[in-house]
Amino acid sequence: MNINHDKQALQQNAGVVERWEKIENRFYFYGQQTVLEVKIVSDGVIRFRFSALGNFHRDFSYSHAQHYQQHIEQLEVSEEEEYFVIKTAKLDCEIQKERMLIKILDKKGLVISEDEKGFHWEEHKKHGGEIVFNTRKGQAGERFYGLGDKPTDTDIREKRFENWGKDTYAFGKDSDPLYKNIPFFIGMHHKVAYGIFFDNSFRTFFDFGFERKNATSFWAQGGEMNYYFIYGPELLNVVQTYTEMTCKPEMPPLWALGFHQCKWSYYPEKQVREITSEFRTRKIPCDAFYLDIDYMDGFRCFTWHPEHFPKPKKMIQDLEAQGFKTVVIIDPGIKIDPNYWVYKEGLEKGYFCKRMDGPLMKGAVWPGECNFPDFTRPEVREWWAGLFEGLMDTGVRGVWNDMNEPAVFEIETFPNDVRHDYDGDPCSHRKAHNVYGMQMARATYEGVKKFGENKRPFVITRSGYSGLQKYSSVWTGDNVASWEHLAIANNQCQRLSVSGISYCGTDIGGFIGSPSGELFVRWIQLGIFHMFCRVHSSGDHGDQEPWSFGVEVELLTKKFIELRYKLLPYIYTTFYQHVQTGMPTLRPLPFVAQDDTETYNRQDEFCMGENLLVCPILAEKVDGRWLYLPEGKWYYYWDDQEFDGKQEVWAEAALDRVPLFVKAGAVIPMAPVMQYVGEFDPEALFLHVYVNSGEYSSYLYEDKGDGYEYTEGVYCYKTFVTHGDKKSFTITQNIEGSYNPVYNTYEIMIHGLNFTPKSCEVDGEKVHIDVINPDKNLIRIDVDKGFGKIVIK
Ligand code: MIG
Repeated sequence: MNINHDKQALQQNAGVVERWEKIENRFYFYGQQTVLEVKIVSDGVIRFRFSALGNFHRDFSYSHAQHYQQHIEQLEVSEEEEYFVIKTAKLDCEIQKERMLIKILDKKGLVISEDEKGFHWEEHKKHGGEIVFNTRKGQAGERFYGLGDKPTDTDIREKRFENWGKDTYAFGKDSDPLYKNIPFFIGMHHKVAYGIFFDNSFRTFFDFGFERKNATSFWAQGGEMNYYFIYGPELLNVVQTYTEMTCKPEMPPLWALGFHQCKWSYYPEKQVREITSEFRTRKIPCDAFYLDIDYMDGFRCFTWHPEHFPKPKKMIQDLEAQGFKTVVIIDPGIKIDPNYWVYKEGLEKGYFCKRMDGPLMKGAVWPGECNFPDFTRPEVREWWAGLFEGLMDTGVRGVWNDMNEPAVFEIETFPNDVRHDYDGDPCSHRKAHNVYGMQMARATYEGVKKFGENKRPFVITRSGYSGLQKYSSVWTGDNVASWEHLAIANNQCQRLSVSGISYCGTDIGGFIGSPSGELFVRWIQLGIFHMFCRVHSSGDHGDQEPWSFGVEVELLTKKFIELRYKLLPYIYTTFYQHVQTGMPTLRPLPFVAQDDTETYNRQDEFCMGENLLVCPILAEKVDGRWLYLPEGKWYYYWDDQEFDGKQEVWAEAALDRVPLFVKAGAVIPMAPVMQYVGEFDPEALFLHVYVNSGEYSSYLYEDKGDGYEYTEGVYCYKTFVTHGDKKSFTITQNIEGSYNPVYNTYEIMIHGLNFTPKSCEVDGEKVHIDVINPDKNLIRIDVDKGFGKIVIK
């Protein structure tokens, strides 16, 4: 249901400020009955809460943003004739006396964001409470990004969206809503970026000049007008701050960044053993293997099908011995069956959701009629976490949460009257719907962690709310094997990344339908650059193992999965930087070249981490494509051809290549190909160095790849600084941390030297130079991993 927010007659405004007060870093502006709280969270983050009736709700959110508070450098307030102004070191925030309209300016006087109608509301006649609105002026040339998994263009201006998580089988371009609920967007105009996080879990709406060209509005069907204004000025700063506010994830286990193979469903055990051993025979790397709903006994969570999987522990052990981690699906619906222990426990303890008048919430999903745990209740989450003991004991290494929008056959989701605890502040499903999936993933994460014997948990979820990234990775749900969906996949993962959710991926090849071999290869070529890299399909449309499309496709798929494994040290480092700083792992082009307006309309190209630029091939039967490179010098990964940025370039990319560019100056750490993470101890790590003039820093993070010793200093973070001029090239290394990697040597490949090297000294000692390709000036040197400085002349 869309609410026409222009029904002026019903709407009420904030009114005139009658008095105000300051309590520490919070300011309160009182109207006749209304109150506005302005809280300075940091020099660049301001929180606004508005209440029509003068009383605020409990200050609670599953996002955890309410706990975010940074040091404030400067805080001044003054009263002018028509407005109050609060000044921080970065922003001026004006609050107009007449109607509490907000205007936020940077220190140069640029209006970053400004209310039009500002805070207003309408009584919710049907459910009580208010529908709360905020309407702002659209700024000249303003563009918008963010909002989670929306399957649409990168820039979302002139569109309207809704957050109300939904099971959207075979969604298409512009379908809305989808599975996830991320009420956070980023705006940019005059090269200055800001974000708005509307931390409200009711059904929310966002309108970016769709209804009225010059107005940006957001509203919710209940709860409080409660939003955070986040200043950039850089797009990436906004993402970092939002991610920090809603919490950064932990490091995943390294294996979970490897390749995953899935299908609905692999069973029985014999098939699981066959497929996994095919991977090993054909030497296609793979770290994780998934069991979809058919592993269970009658789709009862936490059980095993007695005939299909008679000895799960033994099977998982054998898979483990071949380097496969087993990940199993767990849905929220608990089968109503008096002989099923989970059902009995849940029922006895009163842990299932109830309808308004008392009966249990009943709905049909895969197991038939089910009840559903109330994951918004702390005891229920604890109970749920405890249920994982058996699965973890059986050797399961990761858990996949599906159907947690929540999805219910026929009626789509829970009726609105279903009751939830909401951590001690009971409410209806209207308020809990958008957080239900995230609280399930949270309880699952707790369980996997609790019984994981000090290993890092791996969880993947379909639904979630802002901040879900602290518990889980995500996939984008039931997509389709089509070229259009390949483009959607690219957009969705970039969008999720800039919405705080870097650990994301799509069903490679498409869930519904069968891809052609060509589409499958092109999708793999994109998927290997997503943090979560999994092939999944609904088995009824044919097979989707890498070898299902003939030898040519198999070999190409293998080649690109191998590239993923070679790049793991770089990918792991990129993930580490995300965990440390909230920096997204995928960066849409405008985010890496905000000063260059040419990038604003490009949406296929993106950077993965600091030094790789990818632009997938999204069309059939082509052997290359045009793309835009941002400023600087770039190397084409496949042949070292050098390109100057700030222009369109043509990338040769027949089916055996994906357009992939490396930033000049970068050091790209690469591992030898392994069939799975930890297959053997490598003797060397490869460093691919791309020459540039001037200085450039690159990084490498390493640790044991699992466990928590890295939190006690057992990691290393290496900084490589390259420096090039006309006649010499140097690389220095600085190592922080106490981890000692198993390899001893770096095999350093230097690409693009602009002079013929005569000598190489490593920490003062002469070292042999191997000329690999004299035409391209590609040379190799082998050095000790502890080197300090390399000088090539
Ligand atoms: O109603 O578990 O998105 O990945 O394979 C379908 C079966 C339920 C939907 C998920 C999909 C999964 C499938 N599930």
